[in-house]
Amino acid sequence: SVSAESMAPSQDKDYVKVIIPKTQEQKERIETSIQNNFLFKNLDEEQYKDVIDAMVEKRVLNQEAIIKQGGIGDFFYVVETGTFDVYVSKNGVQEKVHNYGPGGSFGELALMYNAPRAATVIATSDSVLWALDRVTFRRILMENTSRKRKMYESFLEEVPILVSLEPYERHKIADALESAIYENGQLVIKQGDIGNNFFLIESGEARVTKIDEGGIEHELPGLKKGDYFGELALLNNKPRAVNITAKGRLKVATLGKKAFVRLLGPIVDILKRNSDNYETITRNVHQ
Ligand code: 1OR
Repeated sequence: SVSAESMAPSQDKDYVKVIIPKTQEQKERIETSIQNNFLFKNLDEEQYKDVIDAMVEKRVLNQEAIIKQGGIGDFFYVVETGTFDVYVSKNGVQEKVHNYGPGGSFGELALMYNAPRAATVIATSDSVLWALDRVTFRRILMENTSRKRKMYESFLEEVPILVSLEPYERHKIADALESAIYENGQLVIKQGDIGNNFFLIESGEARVTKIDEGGIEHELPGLKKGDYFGELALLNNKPRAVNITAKGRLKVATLGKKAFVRLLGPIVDILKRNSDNYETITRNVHQ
C-alpha cells in the first residue's frame, strides 16, 4: 500500500512471494514445529503466512548430511521430527559441537552473513524438516534476528557468567532474550513465588532481601549490571528464595525456563557452584 511504502521507502518491494502449495495438515505440522522457536516470534499475520507458504517439506534419512561445512547457504531448516548432530572441522579434525531435536532450527548463519556453511549437520535418525529458502528467510526472519543478536552482543560478551560460552551460544541466548524495565521500588521477584524466569541486569541495580521465619526482612548484598539472578528456583525447582527489588530504574533481560535449561546447559555447573555461596550468605541471615 502507499502508506506502507512511504513509511519504509528503502524497502525492496521487488520480490515474488514463494508459495509452495500445502495441505491444512502440513500447515498445522509447521505451526507446531515453529511455535516455541524464538526466530518466529514477533511476526505479523502476513509475515507468518508468507513463511508457512514458502516452506518445503523435506524428509531425510538417518546419516544423511543436510548441510556440509564450507558449502553455499541455500536453505534455513526447522526440525519437525528426528535428531541431528552438528560437526565443525578445524585443522582436519572433526568435532561434534551440538545437536538438535524437534523444534530446533539451523542453517541461518550462512544466509545471514553471506558466508560459507560454518558446520556440517547430519541426521541421526529418519527425520522431517521444513526448509525455508534464502530469499524468504532474509526478507522476513533476518531483520529481527540480526537486530536482536546485535543489540545484545556487546552486553552478553561482558556478562562474567557467559564468558566461557562460544560466540554462537551467546547468539542463541540473544534470540531468546526479552528486555523488561522496572521502576524504583518495583518487585521483580517475590520470595516464595514459583520461578519461571532467569534475569540478567542490563543496567541499573537491584536490592536483595530475605524475610526470615520471624517475618523480619534482611538486606543481602545487592546486584549490578552484568549480574544475574533467578537461577536458583529454576535449577532446584524450589520457590523463590529472596525478594529482588529495583533500586532506581532497572533494566533486565530475561530468559524463560525452557530456554534457560536449553541454552545455559553448558554452564549449569558454574551456576550451581556459585549458588553454594548463597548458603553462606543466607546462613548469616538466620543467625
Ligand atoms: P550455517 O548456515 O553456517 C551450519 O550452517 C549450521 O549449523 C549453522 O548455520 C548453525 O545454524 C548451526 N558454530 C557454527 N554453526 C553452528 C554451531 C556452531 N552449532 C550449530 N550450528 N558452534 C560453535 C562451534 C565452534 C556450536 C555452538 C554450540
